[in-house]
Amino acid sequence: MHNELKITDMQTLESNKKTLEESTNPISLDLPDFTTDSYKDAYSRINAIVIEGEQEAHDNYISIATLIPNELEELTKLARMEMKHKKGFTACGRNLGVVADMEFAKKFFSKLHGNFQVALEKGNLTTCLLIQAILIEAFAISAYNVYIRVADPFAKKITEGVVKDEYLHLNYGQEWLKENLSTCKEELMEANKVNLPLIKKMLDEVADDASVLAMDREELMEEFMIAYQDTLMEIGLDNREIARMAMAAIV
Ligand code: PL3
Ligand code: FE2
Ligand code: FE2
Repeated sequence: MHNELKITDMQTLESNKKTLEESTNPISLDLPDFTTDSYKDAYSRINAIVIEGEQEAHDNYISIATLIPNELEELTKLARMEMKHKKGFTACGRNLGVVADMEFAKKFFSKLHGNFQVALEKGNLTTCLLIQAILIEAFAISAYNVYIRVADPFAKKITEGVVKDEYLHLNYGQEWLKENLSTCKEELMEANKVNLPLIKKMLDEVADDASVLAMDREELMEEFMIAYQDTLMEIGLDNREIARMAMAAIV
């Protein structure tokens, strides 16, 4: 009788200890070591991609405003958020003692950047919105949602704030395309055919570095597809049209 009581007490003590550990740091076992050279090396490229992506997003919203002058105020607001994101992610790199490889990041975006510039020159607003407000934002949302699960505490907090804004940006493009669907559907499909494969390539290119940060490629693709398909549905495309558009990623 006496012995039994003792065992029970010890078990209670053990389970209390575990609960305390878990509530203090619920996922500490799954997080990568942020101080290793291999983590920092991968982070120097990923961090640069994100910083460059935020800068280009800023520039793109300012450019889009030249095509819809009556939306200048709203688009300037979105652009300002992108600069705040850029600052936040710059701080994340600094916090880990990493120097971002900006040259790599510029190359990473160059094709998509080029396509955006051509569309802008031609005044192809639908293409500009698809590239920035749908494809790039959905890419950012997928990356940030996955990153939040494995980020260091400092970066996690910043990324949580950023990803909320990115949903607003995705929503901005979604609402414009929804209102203008009858006149922009054809251009939307065509622009998607050209640019979705670029996003897929970019995801493939970043996958190895992302995995060093404990970010899983399949998970990234899954998150992207959720944001992308949800948006196309909200815009008013039917299942067949969405499937056709998504298929552009695998050919
Ligand atoms: C739009 O507001 C910003 C566009 C940024 C594009 C980011 C793509 C990121 C791909 C890399 C995945 C790693 C994320 C880690 C965050 C530090
Ligand atoms: Fe952003
Ligand atoms: Fe954004």
